[in-house]
Amino acid sequence: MTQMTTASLRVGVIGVGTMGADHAERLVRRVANATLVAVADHDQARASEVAARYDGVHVVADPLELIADPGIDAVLIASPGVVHEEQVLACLAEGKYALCEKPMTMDAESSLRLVEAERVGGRPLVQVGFMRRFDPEFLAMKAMLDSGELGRPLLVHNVHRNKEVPDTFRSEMIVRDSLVHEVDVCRWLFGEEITEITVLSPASTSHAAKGVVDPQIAIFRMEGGGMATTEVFVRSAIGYEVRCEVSAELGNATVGADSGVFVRSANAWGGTIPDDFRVRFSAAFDAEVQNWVDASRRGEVMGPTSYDGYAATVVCEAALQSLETGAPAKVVLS
Ligand code: ISE
Repeated sequence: MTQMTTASLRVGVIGVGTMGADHAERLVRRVANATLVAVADHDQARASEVAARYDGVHVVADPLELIADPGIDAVLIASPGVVHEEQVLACLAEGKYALCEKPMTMDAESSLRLVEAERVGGRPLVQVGFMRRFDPEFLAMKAMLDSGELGRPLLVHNVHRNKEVPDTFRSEMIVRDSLVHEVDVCRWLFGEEITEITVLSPASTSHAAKGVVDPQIAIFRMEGGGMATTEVFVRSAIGYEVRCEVSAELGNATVGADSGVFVRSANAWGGTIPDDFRVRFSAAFDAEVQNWVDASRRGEVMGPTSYDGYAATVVCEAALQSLETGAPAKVVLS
């Protein structure tokens, strides 16, 4: 597809679980210049249920058929990571813009295949769903760093807590699905690659599913010598908390210090903590998808690229190695 001439970008959503259904709702109600046309999901009943919420949205049984449909201009991929390679490759073959949720793929080789296929096609088409890059607070922090006002960043401290996750969310998913966000945030904030990662396993919460290491502590070494620490804790039992503090030569800045609403009720005072990421990052998700729609209509890709998806996959692979051994693991990018 070259530059759009139609008024509205006709979008298909693949995967309408928690995130995909949230994106479908956003495309219908909150994003301008986009029309949700079709959905696909391996769970047909779920696809039908989501499609039935909106006028004019139909279900396509086969995701590859949805991608090939000439009535669809662009595809939002929110299916599980294991099927992303096939689906993104199909979008590239059709010349369609794709917004692919993280993780882009499950291993470095397949991520690199996507980067290569996009390069060979000669036209950028892929945006990866690292939505923190669209969060107003993260954007303000990034702008401050880029302006030089804080001086050179030396350290980043991240906290990433979920209230709860299903039992199927294993130690490995804490790395691939959760820590991957901090991997991207640190690459983006420092403007450098991560060269080494160590993942440590403190005592697990008694709420953790059997055999799952939760919380985990990750330490990144950056190319320029800076470092980052991240606590990822997916059964914190509290709520969804994401904080990021940068310590730089001339000052520091924190994201997520006070993201809730201050309340007084029932003999208590304090802030509220959202239950999950859909609430905490709703503005970021809206901006991310609007950015993707606008860029696609202009015939461009903005935001995190397939290379960013690839680099994050490589760091996560090293993280998994370190999680197993407890030793630092080198990150080697092609
Ligand atoms: C989920 O997929 C996300 O992307 C959330 O931001 C993260 O906090 C959560 O742990 C993941 O499962």
